[in-house]
Parts: sequence; C-alpha cells; structure tokens
Amino acid sequence: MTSRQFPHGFVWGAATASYQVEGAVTEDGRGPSIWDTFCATPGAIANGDTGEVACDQYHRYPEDIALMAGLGLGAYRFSVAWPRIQATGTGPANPKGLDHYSRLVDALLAEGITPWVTLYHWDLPQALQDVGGWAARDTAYRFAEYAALVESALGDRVSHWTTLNEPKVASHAGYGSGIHAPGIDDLGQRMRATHHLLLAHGLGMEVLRAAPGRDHTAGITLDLSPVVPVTDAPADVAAARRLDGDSHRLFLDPVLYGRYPADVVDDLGGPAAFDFVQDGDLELAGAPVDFLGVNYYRRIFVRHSPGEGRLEAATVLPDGVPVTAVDWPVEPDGLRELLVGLAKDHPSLPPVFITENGAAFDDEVSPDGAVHDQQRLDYLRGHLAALHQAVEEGVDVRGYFVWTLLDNFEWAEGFAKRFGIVRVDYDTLRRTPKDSAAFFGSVARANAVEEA
Ligand code: IFM
Repeated sequence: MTSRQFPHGFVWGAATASYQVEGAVTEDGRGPSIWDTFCATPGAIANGDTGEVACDQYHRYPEDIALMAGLGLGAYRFSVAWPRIQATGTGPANPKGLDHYSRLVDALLAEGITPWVTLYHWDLPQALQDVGGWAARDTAYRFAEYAALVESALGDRVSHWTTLNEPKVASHAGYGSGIHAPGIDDLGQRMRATHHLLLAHGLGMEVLRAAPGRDHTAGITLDLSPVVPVTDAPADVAAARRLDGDSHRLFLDPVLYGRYPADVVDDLGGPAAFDFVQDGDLELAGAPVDFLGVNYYRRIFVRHSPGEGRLEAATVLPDGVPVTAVDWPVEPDGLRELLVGLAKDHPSLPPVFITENGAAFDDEVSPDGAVHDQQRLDYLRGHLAALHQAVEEGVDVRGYFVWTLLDNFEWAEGFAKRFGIVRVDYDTLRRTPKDSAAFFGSVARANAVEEA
C-alpha cells in the first residue's frame, strides 16, 4: 500500500442538490419548480418517480449532518431551491424558505462542517418557465435578485458560493434534447438558455462580490470530461472537437476569458445565430472567479457519425472498460488527464475544487444488513489516487466533494440509480452508510488515500 497524502487544508466533503434530496415540495410556501412539472409528465421519468419525498432531507437534515460529522467530513455542498425562496421566482423572499436554509447552515456549523452553497442546481420556479425560462433574458436578472436574497440571509455564515451547477446540463438536456426539465428540444432555445445561464452566473458573481462587509469565495461548477476521438481519422478528430466545443468550451471560454470560442460559434451557425448576446454580457460572464468547480465522471470517446444529430458525433464505449450502472466508463486516469490538461491549456486557471465525482452501482443490502459496495469503494480509491497524481503534477486542486451523500432522485432515471455513499431505503427513508462511506471518511480523516 502506498499512502498518498493531500496538501494541508485540502477540503473533503459530500455534495447533494435540493430537488434530489429534499422532498417536502409543497411545504412552507415552496412553489412548483420545472422538475415538479416535468415529473408529472407521463413517461418523462423512469418508473414515474418524483422528488415529492425524495430523501426527505428537508426534515431529516439533522440526521444527515450527524452522518457527515461521524465520517469526519469538513464540508457539505448543497443547493438552495429557488422556489422555496421565491415561490414564483420574483418578489420578496419567503421567510420560511430562508429559515430552513438558515437552520441547515447553523446545524452544519455547529458540527464544524463548512457549508458550500450552490444557488442553482436546476430547480427553476415553474412560473419563470411559463414566461420563457432560461431562454428568456429576464430570467438571468431574476436569478440575480434571488441570489441577493439568499446572500443577505446566509452570507454572514456562508462564505463559499457556487452560482450554477453544470449549466451545460441545464441548457442542453433541458432545452436541447428535452430529457430533463423543462423538456424542450429546440436548438434556438438551447443557445439562448446557455447564454442566459452564463449571464446569470456573471450577475450572481456581481451580487456576491458587492455584498457589503463579506469576503466570499465564489465560483461556478462545470461538468467536464476529456473528449477522445476513437481513431486518429480526421473525421473522428473533428467530431471530438465539435463535441468538446459544444459541451465544454462553450462554457469554459466565457467563464475564463469572457468570449465564445470562434470554432463553436461557427459550428452553431456563426455570429448571426448569437444575436441575443448584448454588449457587456460576456465581460460579466468572464469576471474573475475564486475557483472553478469541476464535476468529473468519465472520459467521452467520440466517433464521427454522419446524420447523427447536429454534431454528427456519436459517443461510444471503448472495449474492455468497466462501466457503472448508468453505463459510464470507469476512467480514473481521465480525472488526472482532465486536470493536467486544464492547467496546461489555461495558465491562469483559478484554483479547482472537484465539486462532484462518484458512481452509480446496483448495490444490494447483504444479509448482515450492510451494503458492501466494493465497486464504489474501488471507484473512489482509483479516482482519488488519480486526483493526487494531478496535484503532484502541479495542478492547484484544493478539495473534493463526493457525489453523493445519499442515494437520491437521479433526474430522468428516478430512484433506480444509486450514487450515494449512504443507502436510502425509499420505503422507510432509513439511512445506512455503505462501505464506501467508511472508506471516504477514513480518507477525509487521514487527508490521504491508500493505494494498493
Ligand atoms: O445527479 C447528478 C447531479 O445532479 C449533477 N451531476 C451529475 C450527477 C450524476 O448524474
């Protein structure tokens, strides 16, 4: 066994998102979100599942905090549900909604766990979708107002903020393929949604920076993967470039440099197709961040596939690579490759936090009542070793949040796919830490991972 020690002060935490864990969707003045509506759409979600109850974290957060404290975790990354703060996405704050998060923050701090707040993890108030959602520019300004309400209530105790989680998924899956809420499949709306999410990020950063008397650490989380052509054939290489551009650089370049990448603009129809961009938008989106949150799950292998979608790029599974329960290849070294590549391509890359990494497996409860999720444990060990290598190679990574604390509502997959280090029995809502939880706790405590 080799012990790989992480730098002093490295942050170890767990992540969740409001709609995936909270439940209590009609409680204390919460308004409907686009996910409530989408879940009510026949066929949208596997098994007709909904987030109505989810893990009931809205009521059971003390138990979840105790679990994290028992594991020795130093941080909890959770998101605030916008429709709890403003039921219709506008107007004054709902005091009961704010109180909930205020209690959650106090309870975390009492256990020495640092709250990391994400302002938007996809649960847009339905009333805003009714007037265009992210395809409407106004939604970005509504987001800034909402961000200010949350900051003013929690900013005395919360100093780590993420504006948006995975804006690509919000725009591309929500407005570009329709597999996520609000279920729209329209390239024009998707492009507007992308831009308005980036604008919302910029406006949100402005709010966080301007908060009087605070010294916040603020950034954005993007989902990033190395994109690898399956062969060296120019057509495959070009398809990989298009997919990487559309999925990653379309977000990274505005955030890091305040501009859209020229090749991606061309792929998406040229400057005329971006006529919704207004003066100053990209400067806002590109204002400096204190950190870049990176969600890493997999490498993406691409082959040119004429006629397949707008990008003519098909994602393929390489032979012989193990996959998770959602058919994502298990590629620990892809995390090292991604981070080293980011640092090389972007010399002024801000400090990085891995804000999500983890895996779904079909866990079983053993006769002894435990969940021996060796596959997840191996997955985490391998990825943490790869992360450590990236740090040794000079990448400024400052923390890691496992996805996810609890088995939860996995969007279109419903509850069928379990990503948690803690099992949730959806009949009783009982929590059972899996073997991977004990493993992750030992890593957090030692600030080191043992590698075989
Ligand atoms: O569950 C999601 C999360 O909400 C965003 N990142 C990927 C996770 C696994 O699919």
